[in-house]
Amino acid sequence: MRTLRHGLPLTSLFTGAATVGALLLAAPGAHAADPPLRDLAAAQGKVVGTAVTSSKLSGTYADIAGREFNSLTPGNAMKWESVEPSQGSYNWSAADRVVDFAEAHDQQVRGHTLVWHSQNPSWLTNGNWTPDQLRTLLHDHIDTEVGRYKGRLASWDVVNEAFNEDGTLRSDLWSDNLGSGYIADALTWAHAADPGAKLYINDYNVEGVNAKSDGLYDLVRSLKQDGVPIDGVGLQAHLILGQVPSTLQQNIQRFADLGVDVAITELDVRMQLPSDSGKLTRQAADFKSVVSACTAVTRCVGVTVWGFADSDSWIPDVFDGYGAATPYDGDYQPKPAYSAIAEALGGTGDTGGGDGGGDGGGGTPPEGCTAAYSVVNQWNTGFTGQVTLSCSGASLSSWRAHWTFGAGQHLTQAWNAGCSQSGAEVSCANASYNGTVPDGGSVTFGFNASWSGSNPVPEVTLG
Ligand code: 9MR
Repeated sequence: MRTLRHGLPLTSLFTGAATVGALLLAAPGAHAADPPLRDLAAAQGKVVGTAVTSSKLSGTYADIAGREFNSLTPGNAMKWESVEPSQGSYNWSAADRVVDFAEAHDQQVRGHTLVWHSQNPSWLTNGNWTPDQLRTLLHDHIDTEVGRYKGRLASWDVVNEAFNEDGTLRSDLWSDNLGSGYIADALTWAHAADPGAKLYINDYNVEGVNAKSDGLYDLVRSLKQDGVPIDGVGLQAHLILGQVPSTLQQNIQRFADLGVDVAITELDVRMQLPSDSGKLTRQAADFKSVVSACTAVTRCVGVTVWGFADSDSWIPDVFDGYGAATPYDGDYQPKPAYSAIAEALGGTGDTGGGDGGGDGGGGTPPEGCTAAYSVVNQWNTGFTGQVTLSCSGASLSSWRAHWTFGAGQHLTQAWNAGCSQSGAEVSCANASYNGTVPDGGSVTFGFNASWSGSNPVPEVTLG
């Protein structure tokens, strides 16, 4: 039998524990042991991001986007056809929504993308421009868009997909009319418009060492030599199940050694449908090896997934018969790939949803041990809270904390404790590894919950 240090048997103090909150949390993304991915990533000094669809930023989609990621990339909202559908007429609403959401959730934004061969408005691609006119249009575009978000974006994918598979420069609107110098010009103009943003060149099929990444490498080296403001290289990483390039980490490292940052910018791992547990396990291993390759290299700043849920992925629209490429399924349930990302970021990979932890009882709080509740981060629909148990002149070998959510708040996730909510009553018990609160020591656990209207701080009782 476990006892409190001051000698009383646990059962005499903690009675009736099982009557409160019998329902274990099984909310989407409930994880008893690991904190959200963004906290794991932050502890490693890395970013974990997702592409988002601006129009979907509400409800469960928004909850997960805000809770799990510390960086957002607008999937489409900042592309030229989105922001300037007809010449001189701008529409920033979708892009603004992503940036506002990110700021409300203490997230970075990766701007995507300024110069690309695709998703340009037809007035631009169909225009019969002289090179000088086109240059002016591009300069104005960069100046306007980067300038609009000056100081608010962490980084920009300035130039996207400039290379052919053989490492030569792609023939497109830009290179055909402006020559290869458009890349240096675009970076220089973007830097002038927001000197604080990290400027990237971004491409696909450049994850391993190959002819295409060699071409990109040579370009980045010469841009650096010429003093062009380039800060980073984006490896998109649209991968196929079981085909993570074996040279991924080596490739990240060689770019880092040029003196630029590297980001995995659009990670997904597609598989032939239907998915099954074997494929999902394989996919988890693939996600883990990509994230691990990034965490292994200091200048790899982080990993962004191209949509966090299978229902928000471009894959099924483009690759017939393929899908299931992201870490959450179409019902916003975490897949094995989610746990794999958590593990690669230093977590246990325990997604909870079952036994949430210890079995401390209810009853009288032990003298000398107290609980302090605080809201550490709050956004329009949710918040992150934490409870710190501290003991002085006493100690605990297991614990349970209770409170009442008085304003309709609802727990969605907890870490470092097993929590449950029944009605307004919340009950959290220690995890297997943090039942002990020593004399003079403390233990903290955290949780996410929804709120609306008001979010008063409840009183927490121990025992
Ligand atoms: O995710 C984007 C999808 O919604 C668009 O239909 C598609 C159009 O090309 O672009 C997708 O994002 C692309 C990204 O901007 C650049 N790299 C490849 C991505 C997948 O196509």
